[in-house]
Amino acid sequence: MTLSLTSAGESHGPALVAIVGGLPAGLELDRDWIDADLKRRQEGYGRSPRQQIEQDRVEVLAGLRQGRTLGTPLALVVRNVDHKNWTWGMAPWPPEGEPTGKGTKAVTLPRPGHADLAGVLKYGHDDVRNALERASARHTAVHVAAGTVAKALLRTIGIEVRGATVAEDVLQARIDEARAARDTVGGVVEVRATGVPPGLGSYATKDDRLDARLAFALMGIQAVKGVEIGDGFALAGLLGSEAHDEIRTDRRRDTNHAGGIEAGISNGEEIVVRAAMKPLPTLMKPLRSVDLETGEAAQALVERSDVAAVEALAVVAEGAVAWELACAAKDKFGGDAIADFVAAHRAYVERIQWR
Ligand code: EPS
Repeated sequence: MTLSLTSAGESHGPALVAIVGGLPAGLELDRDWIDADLKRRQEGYGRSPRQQIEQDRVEVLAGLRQGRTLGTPLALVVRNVDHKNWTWGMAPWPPEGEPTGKGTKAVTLPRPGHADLAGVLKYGHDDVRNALERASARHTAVHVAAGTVAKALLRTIGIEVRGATVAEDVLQARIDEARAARDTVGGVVEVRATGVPPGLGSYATKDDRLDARLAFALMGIQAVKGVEIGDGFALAGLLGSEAHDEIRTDRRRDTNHAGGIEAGISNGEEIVVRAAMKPLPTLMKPLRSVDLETGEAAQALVERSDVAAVEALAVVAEGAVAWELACAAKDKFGGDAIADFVAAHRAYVERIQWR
């Protein structure tokens, strides 16, 4: 069965939820692995005071028994501690009593760069909050939890995935400067996967191409505006003789301009992908906008936000890449039980004599 992932949850609603389907039975999971990644996602210089409110921890409601998957849907929950300040404003049912707490007044000042304007137009909302709550990057928390599960599956066949920021982008001075100017910054992250055998993904259709799937997954993360596989855009300026990774007699390569993927298939080299994050759209020095209630020119919404979240993106992107690799590995090796999945991988790498 193919892996599947569905998530739900608003930024200030009661909780974030993910359902992971198609996992083999018997995969060992440790709550600490998931919580450690949730913590990494909350860290990083330039994050919002919201991160002092939240203490992200995973709860598992189904699909796991005594630390091993049952081969049934795995239900993951991360609660929003901040919801206690929004119980009236974000109540799922019509609330009783007088409005109290946050989120009680409609937001009508859309922020350029966020979901606010396009979201209310598309869905017919008159409160921008109805669009921004789900568009918020808050729900990446539960995707990171699913990413940790994917990493656990990949580890059984020797694949490791790690995301990091591209160094110059987290310079504290740059973030401090932006904060002082009441502005925001973006940045670039890189994810590398080692131990990926040749043969994940396929050239057969566009939906099977591993590079297409990785790009789709990374572009699906809030604030990501660009994705590169291997040397990406720089390859366009090279000659063919410079760009391609020559094949040695042992079938490995001395260079990796392709980022470990050729024709949509992993080629056995390290997978290298990058994602570019735009500067976050909530500015303390607001941009020009329109008041949707009056139609008059106005300044965009100002509310608590991050100055930079690029270190968080590195963890989210790591989870997204791990998820896609796990999907491709599950498609290739199958297995209702984890032992079947591992055995199919072993038989395959023996057949192709990959080491
Ligand atoms: C976000 C706005 C901020 C961020 C949030 C993403 O939330 P708040 O408005 O509650 O301060 O902190 O990210 C998270 C809460 C998180 O855990 O990553 C947005 O508009 O995207």
